[in-house]
Amino acid sequence: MTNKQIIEILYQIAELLEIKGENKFKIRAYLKLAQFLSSFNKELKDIYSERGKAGLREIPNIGEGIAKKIAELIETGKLTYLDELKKGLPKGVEVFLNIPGIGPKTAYKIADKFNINTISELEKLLKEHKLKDLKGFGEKTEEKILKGIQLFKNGQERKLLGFVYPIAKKVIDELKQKHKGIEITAAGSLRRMKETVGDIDILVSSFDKKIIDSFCSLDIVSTVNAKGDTKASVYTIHNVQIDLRLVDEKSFGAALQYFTGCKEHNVILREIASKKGYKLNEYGLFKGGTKIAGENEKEIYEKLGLQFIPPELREASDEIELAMKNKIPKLVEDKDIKADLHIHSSYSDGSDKILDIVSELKRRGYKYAAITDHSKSLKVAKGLTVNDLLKQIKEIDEINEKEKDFYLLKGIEVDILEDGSLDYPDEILKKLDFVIGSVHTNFKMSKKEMTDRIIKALENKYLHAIGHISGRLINFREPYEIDYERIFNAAIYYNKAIEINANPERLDLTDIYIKEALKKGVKLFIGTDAHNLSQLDYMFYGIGCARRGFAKKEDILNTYYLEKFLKWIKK
Ligand code: DGT
Ligand code: CA
Ligand code: CA
Ligand code: ZN
Repeated sequence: MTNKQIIEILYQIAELLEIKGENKFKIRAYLKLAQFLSSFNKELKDIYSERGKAGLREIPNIGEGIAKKIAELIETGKLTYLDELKKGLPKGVEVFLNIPGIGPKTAYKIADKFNINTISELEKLLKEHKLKDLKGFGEKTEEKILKGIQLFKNGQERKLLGFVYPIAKKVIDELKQKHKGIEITAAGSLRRMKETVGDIDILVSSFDKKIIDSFCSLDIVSTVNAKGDTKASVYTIHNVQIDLRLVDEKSFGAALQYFTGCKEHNVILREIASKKGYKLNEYGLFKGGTKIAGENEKEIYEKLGLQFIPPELREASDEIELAMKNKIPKLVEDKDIKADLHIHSSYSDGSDKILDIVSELKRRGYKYAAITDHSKSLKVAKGLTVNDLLKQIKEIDEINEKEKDFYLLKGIEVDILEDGSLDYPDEILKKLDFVIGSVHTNFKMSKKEMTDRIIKALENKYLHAIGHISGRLINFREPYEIDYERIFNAAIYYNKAIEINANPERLDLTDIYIKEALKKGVKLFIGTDAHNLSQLDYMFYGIGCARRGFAKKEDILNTYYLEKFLKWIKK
């Protein structure tokens, strides 16, 4: 039983208690613990096996009653209390709770009143406006739930890159461990670093059938859908499909090119080949009967008269045109990044102390970073009071006095309030090195109002950048509407940056708007928005997103050396 599973159960209990109309404090206790655990970096089962229930009791938010329940979960994998709560509830409740926008009470009302338990039944009722009979159920609610159903369906079909990437890596690492000396690589949308992935495609440069056997018997595999001599397709325990293909070593480059896609990119390449009198397929590039390229992917582009196109750009936008003119820019790379400029500490809702964050950042080779906790109004995320912030500033000053090769910037992720003002007065913001403004509340505004709100924030002299600009959570919350062009123009005018938030649920700015922003010359930075040390890994997805948006090293502020960056923020 991992913390993640326990957290899910805690949320479930809170939902069920809400349906039962239990008292708010009881519900809050479960929610508070779930929230706390989501950024707690020790596994409860380890604490329990070392020190038993007494160990659990020392953790904040865990009282005697909850400690008992967690012990039962760890020991048996089950919870009698949860089973009892579920007793007598209509089956549909749990199904409908999966849909964004449906809370426990609504889920219960729908399942109870209409006696349905599938999403398609619910969709039908919504379309026939039958749910209007429920109290407080207007057209707006109908619309919201239909949108929620769409988001849920997308999530079933397309998983977040940040969720599937580690799965692909694990599979590839394990296969490489067993079968040495061959190439095993991910292709498809994963290699293109697309924000969501339908399935994982893996290519192997060998016809050894034992690799298929190893693949199908990996621990991570739950079902084998198809198993042949040169390919196999499985589902993992996380319900992710993986297609594995064995290809001839001599055709590996051609196969990698073909299976990386996207499909439309491939179609255009084939047309270019045929105009030259060649033929291109997954086995190679052929002139007459002779293969002129195939072993290596770069060679295929070369022989077609094209500059090499990095996988992230292969989306059939204008990358092939640019490659013909040798105008594909040199994209930003992992090694260019010198800082992470969006990090939460335990001062707000992050799980780690600033000192621990600093040593991890140094371990990762960063030269500088910014601590950017939440501001005072954002109470759900333990936003800092002015006093806390002053304390944090002092702590950071002391750290900087001791550090030689690393510099910590005093930052904040300050809320952009409804009227576009910032959540601290100027004389406080003035004390900080790096101020990111973000919208976290009052999402329901017209496009014009939201745009004005953000532009008003950009006018503030002490603000440096806007965080996760659209507010979207992929497969969970739609972005609010904004006028990107007006915001980009304002960012240029006031000389402010815009964040590429690297959290895999956000990836915001999205790739297409990165491209737009860069065309206008807007400066960007990549921030992980990490709430614990392992989330510092998100930088990788942010870089992928930046590359998909054609970003070069110079476009991204956190590739700057510290001196240059300090000059930029003081400008
Ligand atoms: P996904 O899995 O939906 O996120 O997207 P992809 O791009 O990974 O698509 P997938 O898994 O269906 O196929 C992997 C690649 O194989 C795809 O990007 C291009 C290539 N491919 C698949 N089917 C075709 C096809 O019918 N024609 C061409 N030209 N290429 C194809
Ligand atoms: Ca795929
Ligand atoms: Ca596939
Ligand atoms: Zn935020």
